[in-house]
Amino acid sequence: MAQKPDVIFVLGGPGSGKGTQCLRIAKDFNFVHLSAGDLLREERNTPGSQFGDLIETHIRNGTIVPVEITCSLLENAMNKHSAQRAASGDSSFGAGRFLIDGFPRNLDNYEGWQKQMADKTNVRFVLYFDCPQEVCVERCLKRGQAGSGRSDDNEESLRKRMNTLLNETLPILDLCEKTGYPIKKIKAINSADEVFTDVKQLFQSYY
Ligand code: UP5
Ligand code: MG
Repeated sequence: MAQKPDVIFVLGGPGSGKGTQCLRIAKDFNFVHLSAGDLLREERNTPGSQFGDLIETHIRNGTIVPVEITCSLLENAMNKHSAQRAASGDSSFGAGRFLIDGFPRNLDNYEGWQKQMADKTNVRFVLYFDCPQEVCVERCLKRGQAGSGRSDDNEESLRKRMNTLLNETLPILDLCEKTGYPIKKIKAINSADEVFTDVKQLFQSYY
């Protein structure tokens, strides 16, 4: 049977530092970083995409795009990276390592992944960045003021994003744990360097 790539799901509130920490993990531990949000924004910006308007509506409202769209974008990106690695003859790190940033965010995401991807991958754990709501909001507003260009870095969208986290994302953590995807919580309130010290310690115990 073909080897399966390792997957780590990375979750946490908007602005908890998922993207910031994933960049560092990718570099130090040889992971490919795939942000579900970035893939959705890329799809939204693709001229002629049939999903552009739908994706933008969900992003502005902080609601979750149907899993068929997100999971296919993730699978395509994983396949692309795996093919590139195979073509370059790189067989280090087994079948590869992927950080899936910002997914799964609700029950629909979780079930869609189980159906489409669970048998093809080896999910090791869920890395959860634990950050107080007011810190998350402040970071995103600051990023918006600095010109992020993100249509959801505003107070109204942030209120909705936080609601979705509380009502839809947090409830699936138990389900992940029961499936055998342990939840590894890391405090994310301190500086990015300090958070990464704890992240590194966790990853060193696995890789
Ligand atoms: N920053 C980071 N770490 C810091 C620290 N320790 N101290 C001080 N500042 C820190 O960081 C955010 C900002 O904070 C940056 O300016 C950074 O410098 C600073 P970042 O690393 O970008 O945080 P992150 O958690 O990645 O924040 P992001 O805004 O990307 O989180 P979201 O989860 O809200 O956004 P995402 O792109 O994942 O999703 C957006 C939307 O897409 C969702 O709301 C949803 O509508 C849709 N979506 C789906 O529908 N399905 C999916 O599967 C995924 C997304
Ligand atoms: Mg992000």
